[in-house]
Amino acid sequence: MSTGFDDLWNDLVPLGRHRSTGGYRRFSWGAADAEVRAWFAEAAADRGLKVETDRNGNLWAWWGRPGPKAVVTGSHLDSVPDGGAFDGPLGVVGALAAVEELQRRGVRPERPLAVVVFVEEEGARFGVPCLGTRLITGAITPERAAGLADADGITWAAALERAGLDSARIGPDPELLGRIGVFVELHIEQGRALVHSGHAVGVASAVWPHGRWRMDFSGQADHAGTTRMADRNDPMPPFAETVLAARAAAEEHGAVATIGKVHVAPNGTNAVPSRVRAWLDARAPDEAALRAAVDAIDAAARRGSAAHGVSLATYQESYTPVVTFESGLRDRLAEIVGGRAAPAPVLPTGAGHDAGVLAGAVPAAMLFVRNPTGISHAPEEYATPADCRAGVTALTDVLADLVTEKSED
Ligand code: HGY
Ligand code: MN
Ligand code: MN
Repeated sequence: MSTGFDDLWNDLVPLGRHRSTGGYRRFSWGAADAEVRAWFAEAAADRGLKVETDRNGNLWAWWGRPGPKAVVTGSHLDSVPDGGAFDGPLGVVGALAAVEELQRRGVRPERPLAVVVFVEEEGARFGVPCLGTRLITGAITPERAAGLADADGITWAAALERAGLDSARIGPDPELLGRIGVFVELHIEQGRALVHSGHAVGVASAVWPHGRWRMDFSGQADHAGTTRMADRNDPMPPFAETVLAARAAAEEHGAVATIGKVHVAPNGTNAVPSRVRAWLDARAPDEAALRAAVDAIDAAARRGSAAHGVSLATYQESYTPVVTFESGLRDRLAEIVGGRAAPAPVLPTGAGHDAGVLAGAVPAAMLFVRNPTGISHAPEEYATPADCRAGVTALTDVLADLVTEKSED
């Protein structure tokens, strides 16, 4: 049995890493996902935790019988295409290492503790982020989730069935939600906010509002060589104008906007495209700024489409309102982590997280581990071993405080 953070980390790190890019391709219900889920189940069982799969495919490893007022920690193991090693796994490995440390310290929990791995946090394969927690909390209907399809047309329901789960059971899980007394997620910081703070670990104050919109620019396929420019209904120029408009709108409204995924049909060198399908990811510190930026981008897309005789259809694929973490829990963690005299820094994030989705239903908090470059969602994502260990110690101290808190009943 591997012991401690380093052994656990070294066991997990090779799984799902692409040998040429060094990035991770751990997509829900794929081969790499099956490997990391098996790794988790074994590592949890090695620490005396009882592993269960909930109706939505999330993995729960229980220390003590599953029950009310549980202290829950964990994160996700799925990645964006060619993502980094830390986004998600740091919270899962850190949670297992923290449980091991609690056991080493001889901590006797007054309430159940669970380590959880949520499914489809990135939405990289099925398009909706934090799908596992949105299903548990009812933030997405089981019908919509079941019908979400990947690029090959395989639905969430079909993928779940192939993984041996009953897709008819997916949906809200009030009984499971009722067991959660508090959820704490350890996660690499995905910006540079901690770099000059002098602290290896910070505490989340909020998650920015953010959403994903799909835009379909549909024109007329035609011959690249024989079709005069004036005769074209080419969807590419309005798409290109929209990309530039997204950048301008983000800068104007203090938002961030990204178009990182584009499908061109028929994707031929010598054919005017029939359709350009693009996804906008937009976020801002507040809902008004986000709305203003998205409206400006949408207006630019419509203007460009009309000018080129192209039709435009847009779909909001996901939207997450601003999340403000409960201040009492936030400040309690900041003191535990940094000490009463110099509490850990408190900071917002532009990244979405399962803790943010759960915060609407249960007390939730996040601990961030310093990211020296601020790079994330890329193979270069990194946190130093010392800072990772500081994160595990911080999580262990927080869990020790929470799990020994006498349960009223
Ligand atoms: O995209 C995000 O904000 C997160 O990494 N799921
Ligand atoms: Mn991520
Ligand atoms: Mn993440």
